[in-house]
Amino acid sequence: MPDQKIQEYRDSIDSINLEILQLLSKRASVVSQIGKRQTEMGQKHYDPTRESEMLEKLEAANPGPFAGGTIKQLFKEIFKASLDLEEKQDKPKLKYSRKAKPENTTVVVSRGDVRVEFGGAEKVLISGPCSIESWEQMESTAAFVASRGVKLLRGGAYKPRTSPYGFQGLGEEGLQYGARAAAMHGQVFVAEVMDTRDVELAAHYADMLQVGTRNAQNFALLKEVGKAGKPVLLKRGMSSTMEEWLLTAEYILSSGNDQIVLCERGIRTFEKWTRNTLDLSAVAVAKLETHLPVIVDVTHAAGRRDILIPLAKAALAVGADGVHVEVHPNPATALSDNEQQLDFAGFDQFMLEVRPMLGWK
Ligand SMILES: [Mn+2]
Repeated sequence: MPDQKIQEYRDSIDSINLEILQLLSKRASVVSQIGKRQTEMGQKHYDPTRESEMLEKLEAANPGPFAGGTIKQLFKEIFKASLDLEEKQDKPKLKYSRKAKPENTTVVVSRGDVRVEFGGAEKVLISGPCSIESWEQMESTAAFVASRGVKLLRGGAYKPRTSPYGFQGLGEEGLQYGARAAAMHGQVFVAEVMDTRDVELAAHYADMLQVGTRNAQNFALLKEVGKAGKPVLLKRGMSSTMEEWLLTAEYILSSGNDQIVLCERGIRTFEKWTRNTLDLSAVAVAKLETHLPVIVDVTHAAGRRDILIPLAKAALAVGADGVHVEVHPNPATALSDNEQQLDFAGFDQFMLEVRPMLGWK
């Protein structure tokens, strides 16, 4: 049998709790107003002088039976919650988030009659050589992959190489070859840009601009690419967290360009048997948390050509909107990435196994 007296006290506590709760809410809504006003005026929310004044007043007015220190502690918690509230309401809704835009964004890469859509029913395959080395190499690769249905041709004209003595790319000449080869074979062309000074030129030749893993947090470049008026293939930095990767997309989104395709390409881990570790959870999370299309670059994730097929299948199974794979007429003589580019026969084998998952008509 519960004690009658205790039960009465408890009822009284319950109603006092509700009074405190109402007062806390009332206080929080005033705090929210203060926070908004401070933000408008460019003032900081945290004001230690004001906080200690309030604590002194409360301690002086404290009727007990709680000790002054206890009252201070309790109110400090309230102050902290208030500061959190002010800071939280300052956070803008991030544009990449599904909370800001629930429906999927479709990214369209086009030139003339050629149109490639990311985020539609058909998955996209991006193929071509790592580096554009000569007209013959670029044209023969474009012709070959086009004959297998590839509509988005890649090729690097500016190569970010680990060593300054590695092949640096053909520059504008390479861009011309890529654009011309794509046009000849009914394709669109994507090229990487590394320097803010090259964005205008690259955008002149390419139908889609790529920001590579080594430039993933080159914020000046992201802003410039955002303003170029072309769709962007945005690779994840090899050491970027999800948040860092998605915030790089935010740079481009906040320049007014929502035509962004996110590309997971493997991250650095302790593992040595693959060049990078393909982070397929990141693909699933990006599909869930953002409205942007997501693709997987299997070539750079693996660093070896003997596992490209299973990685591509896994990428598509996890929900990727496409796959990026490098192809070279003669990988052994390629000026970059010769361990992982497919030759034409290897690409045919790749297509045989992966094509059923692409949903191509
Ligand atoms: Mn490459």
